[in-house]
Amino acid sequence: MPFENLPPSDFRDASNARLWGLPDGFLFGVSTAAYQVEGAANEDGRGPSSWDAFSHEAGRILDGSNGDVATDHYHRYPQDIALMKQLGVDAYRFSFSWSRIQPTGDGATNAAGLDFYDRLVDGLLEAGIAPSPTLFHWDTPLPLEERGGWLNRDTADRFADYAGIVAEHFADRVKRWITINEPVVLTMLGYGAGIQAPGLQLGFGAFPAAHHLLLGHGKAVTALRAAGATNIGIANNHAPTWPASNNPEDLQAAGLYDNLANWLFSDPILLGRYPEVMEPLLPEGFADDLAKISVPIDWYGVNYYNPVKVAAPSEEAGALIDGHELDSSLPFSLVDIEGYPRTDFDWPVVPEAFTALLVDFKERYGERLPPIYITENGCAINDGPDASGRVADTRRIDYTAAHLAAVGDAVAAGVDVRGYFHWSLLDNFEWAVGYSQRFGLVYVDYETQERIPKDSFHWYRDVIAALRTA
Ligand code: IFM
Repeated sequence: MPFENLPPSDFRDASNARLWGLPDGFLFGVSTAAYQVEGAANEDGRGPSSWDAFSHEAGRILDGSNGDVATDHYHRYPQDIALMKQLGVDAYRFSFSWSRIQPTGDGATNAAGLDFYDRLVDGLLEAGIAPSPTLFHWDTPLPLEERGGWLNRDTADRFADYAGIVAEHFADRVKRWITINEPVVLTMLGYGAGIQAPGLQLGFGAFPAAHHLLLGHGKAVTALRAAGATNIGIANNHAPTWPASNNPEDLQAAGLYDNLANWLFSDPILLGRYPEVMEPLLPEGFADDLAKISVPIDWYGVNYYNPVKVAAPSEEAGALIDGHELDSSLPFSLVDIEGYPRTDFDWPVVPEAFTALLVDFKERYGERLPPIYITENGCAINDGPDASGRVADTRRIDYTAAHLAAVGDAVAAGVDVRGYFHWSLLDNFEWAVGYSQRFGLVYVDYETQERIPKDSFHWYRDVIAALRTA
């Protein structure tokens, strides 16, 4: 399906990128995450993570797959660095696998794990690409998960220790750090709804995980700085929340969802307090941790994909998450957003909601908002190679152009956005839906691990080049 109501095809002309209003020096990058790309699950002393356990449980992953091999980035990283060099990106956002570095989540470090990331970091620096690692992208070391994972306050301390180890080792070469990826998703889908690892269905009982992830973030910032790291942020997912109607019930449900999915994860960091309505759900004594959670960061990372429409609870089947329905006992329901193009993952494509979100950030946080980086944005478009081997993923080009222009609109409205990391460099393991959704600028043939740069890859390269010479 064409993205018929996105701006017309002159958006596909990369030389027009300078019209989008992105500021001088704007940073371009690409993102991946360890469990989604590395593979080598049982090599060189890596310990198991919550995702190894979860993906190996029957029925958890749509196509029955797992990340054992993934895109074999562990072995093929030199080729992947060469692809990034071809793209001309300034930075590569990847994640360290905690259980590769500290196989049990505490105690001894695994030298072979650090060696892999040394090779990756040094290879990136040699290629002129800034390594921009995330310390934790959902793959909790299994022994820690078995002790309650992020429901257990102790995990926040273990995470801070691990942050210190990694910073001691890499702070000389890594000049941009991300603590945690999308704590909201791990809390809601991992501990709340059971759609992702660790697969618990605690509903609102998942709130301690949110608090401990935020505490882990704050403690990690402090540990990173103590070990000499600078330029530290977090990557938080934000889904602008649209009420299904102006009925008081829908407005109330949407307000609750908005606090839960958005402000619960940014207010404590940026304002040093939780949204009031969330407070009764938090662990006792939470307020004593707020100073640690709100330790200043150097920038704030926004991951944006789409808005969400929310109504009062309903018996009717609503919008699905990774093919799953939400628990009907929740005090809200999700409604399909109609009238917009959709990606192959069925996510609505609404670039103007991205601009509005960024402007909301400026208005909500004012002076307390540090510069923003877009740490993820992208779309699942499942086009494969045609008979000539070309992957003509025009819809990804349209999506990305429209979203970069949306960032430009936010900049024009006074939001300080400094860079954009496209999700993702490569097609990869998309969590509960396995390999069925392709987010990459580079196509991966999962049988052979052949990499085929898609049309969007060449386009992104041309956009970066056009802006460099503008
Ligand atoms: O693949 C994920 C990524 O791991 C976290 N953010 C959203 C992406 C697409 O679903």
